[in-house]
Amino acid sequence: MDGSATSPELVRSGDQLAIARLISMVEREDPSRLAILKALHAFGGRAHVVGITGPPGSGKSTLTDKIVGALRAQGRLVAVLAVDPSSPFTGGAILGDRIRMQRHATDPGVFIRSLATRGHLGGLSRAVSEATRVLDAAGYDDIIIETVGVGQSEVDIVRIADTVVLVSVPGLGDDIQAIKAGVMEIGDIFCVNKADKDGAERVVREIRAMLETAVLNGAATRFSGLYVARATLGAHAPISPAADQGAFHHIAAQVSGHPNLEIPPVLTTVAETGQGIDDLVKHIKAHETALTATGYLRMRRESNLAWELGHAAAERVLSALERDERKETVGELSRAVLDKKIDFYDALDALEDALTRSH
Ligand SMILES: Nc1nc2c(ncn2[C@@H]2O[C@H](COP(=O)(O)OP(=O)(O)OP(=O)(O)O)[C@@H](O)[C@H]2O)c(=O)[nH]1
Ligand SMILES: [Mg+2]
Repeated sequence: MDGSATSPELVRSGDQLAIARLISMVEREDPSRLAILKALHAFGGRAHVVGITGPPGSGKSTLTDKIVGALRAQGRLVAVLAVDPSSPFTGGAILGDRIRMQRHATDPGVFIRSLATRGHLGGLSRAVSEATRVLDAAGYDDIIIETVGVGQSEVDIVRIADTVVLVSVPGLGDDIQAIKAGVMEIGDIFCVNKADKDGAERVVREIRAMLETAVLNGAATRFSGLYVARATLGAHAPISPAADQGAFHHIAAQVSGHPNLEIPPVLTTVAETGQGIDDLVKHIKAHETALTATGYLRMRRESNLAWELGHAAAERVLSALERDERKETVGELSRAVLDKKIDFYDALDALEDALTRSH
């Protein structure tokens, strides 16, 4: 496959074949993709990027399928990226994703694509960022990114998505542990799926309790950033439809002395039957509205870009070190350190000099 079957114009016109080809170029890090990505740059920034993340088998694809249906019913154009972090092993999972979203396959308003790379560490994360930009420029209103894994995921969805939905299920004892172990702070919306199974209410209570404790301890979460942004505006506009407020208002407000202090929504769904999906979609959209109204969307995107730029720069430096003449320099410096001719930090300075001179 070559690049000639895709172009910025074709991608912008929404030509799904051209979009798919460009994403394939992104996957294999084809250098000729860059000219197209640069030409598309001016047209991005409109889409709402939603990350759906959680443990394997928690129902992310089934949920995504239902969310796509709800968004399509509103006339929105929707793209789905199903990210496959461990390509040698997950043929089945991706196949499952395809089957679960099959009914949208013939809808021209939906684009579904799985994404994998065999590449280096960080390659998948970069591919997801680039593919998201492609879909954004192609005019999709919503881009849903499904990533497996809680905690140890290779793709840092928080750095890419505007809104992160963290999926849990009853019956996974260690899921709660994983959430406790620091993932909790990335959720904008918490979704306990498989609520038809025993123990869903208990999971909801545990997540709420954890979030309330975090809020009381003043822990910095993505949600608390949005909360502060809203408070700064003096806005008490609900993050969710008024009817849902009671479900997640922070009850411990009196104790903490922070009236109106909130925790993120903790919802229940049965993805298989569609139960709770409308509510979930309402919260996803309400989150986007709140992000936009407070200006927090821009802040979030700016800090995500700063992070991505830093990582891309570090990757460039690392690959520059892989070039033959650099390898020689690194080898010489290492030997000099080993032989006590110079110390480690002088070697580092010398290497930095050599690298800056090359640009
Ligand atoms: N009982 C019940 N089963 C569900 C529900 N939602 C999804 N499932 C089932 O759970 C299984 C896994 O669903 P998927 O949607 O593939 O889950 P996933 O999180 O995308 O899985 P991976 O992508 O492999 O991590 C399937 O058999 C679904 O039919 C639900 O609400 N209740
Ligand atoms: Mg899946």
